[in-house]
Amino acid sequence: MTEVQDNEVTDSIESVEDIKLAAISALETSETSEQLESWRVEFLGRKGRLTALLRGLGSLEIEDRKVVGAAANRLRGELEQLFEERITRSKSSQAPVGSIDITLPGRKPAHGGLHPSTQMIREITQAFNEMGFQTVEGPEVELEKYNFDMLNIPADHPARDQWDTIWIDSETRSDVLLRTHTSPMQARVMEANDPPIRVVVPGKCYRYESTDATHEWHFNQVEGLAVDEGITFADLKGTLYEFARRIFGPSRKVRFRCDFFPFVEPGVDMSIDWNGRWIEILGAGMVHPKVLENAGYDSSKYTGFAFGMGPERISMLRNEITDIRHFFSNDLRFLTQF
Ligand code: FA5
Repeated sequence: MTEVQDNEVTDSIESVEDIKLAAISALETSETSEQLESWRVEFLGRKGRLTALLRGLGSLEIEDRKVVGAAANRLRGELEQLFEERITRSKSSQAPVGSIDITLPGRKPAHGGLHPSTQMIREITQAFNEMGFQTVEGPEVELEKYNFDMLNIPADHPARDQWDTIWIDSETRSDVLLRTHTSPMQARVMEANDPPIRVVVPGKCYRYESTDATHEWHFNQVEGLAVDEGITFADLKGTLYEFARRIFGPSRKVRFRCDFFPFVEPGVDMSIDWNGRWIEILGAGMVHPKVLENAGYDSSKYTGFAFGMGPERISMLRNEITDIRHFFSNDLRFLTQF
């Protein structure tokens, strides 16, 4: 090897080293996929710096060509490996496994709301709370004694047919049922307390009956009971008028008609005027003396009134809902309107 050729070999090998240093430092600063691709083209591409170096080896002696060529090919292998590692690193830093990609647009969480029945129940109970009634709750799985017997509806009384009952299957007793109305709470409250009493009782009721646009087999009621000395039918009417005024507005017409419930005497139902039609929303009356006596009250001293209304029916009127079955069909298109 001449001195000139020796220098050429040294120069070429230095070029391999130069390319290596330049390639490593450029690779470190390449972040985006565009930068990485242009790095690959510059250092490993068919017209890249390493290929150009290999093509220029023709002027060297065969032995020298082997030395420089081997160094250049080693470098190509190293650079290809570094490039693969860099790509893998860049992919994993863009989408780290198991962590949150903060660059994605956020998903708005869906907010729940109060069920329309619950909203109506709260509005009704609040109206009565403001008139001095306290809210209490009672069991949905009830005894025949409270649902019927203490309310002056003995087992052979035809009025039992008014409430088609869902009985609970039990090997030990046959007097357990799903309450058909909230009225059993009249008996429970009177049994546990002395007068004066003013309570409202919201809660679910169940009836073994087929459904239609105004009847569900399970629905809510709000019961009301007031017992004290000297309570009259005028108190019943005044309280329910005031209730109707608060829920339906001051100009709404209200109508009372005679009705029969075994636990009141006299009994009435109350309807409100809806676009020229009378719609019944509740049953009511003066607490029957027998019911007072069953609870241990002296019926010659105490009198009272009671009422039971359907919040779904009232919500239907207020919100122009044409079918009561929407309330419990779990259809979000209905529920999200409230
Ligand atoms: C009763 O359940 C009596 N316990 C009400 C009562 C209480 C009278 C205290 C006197 C004194 P009734 O079955 O009519 O009565 O129901 C009362 C109200 O509950 C109805 O006016 C209606 O608003 C609602 N309701 C009754 N049955 C259904 C049903 N199947 N689906 C939806 N709401 C109903």
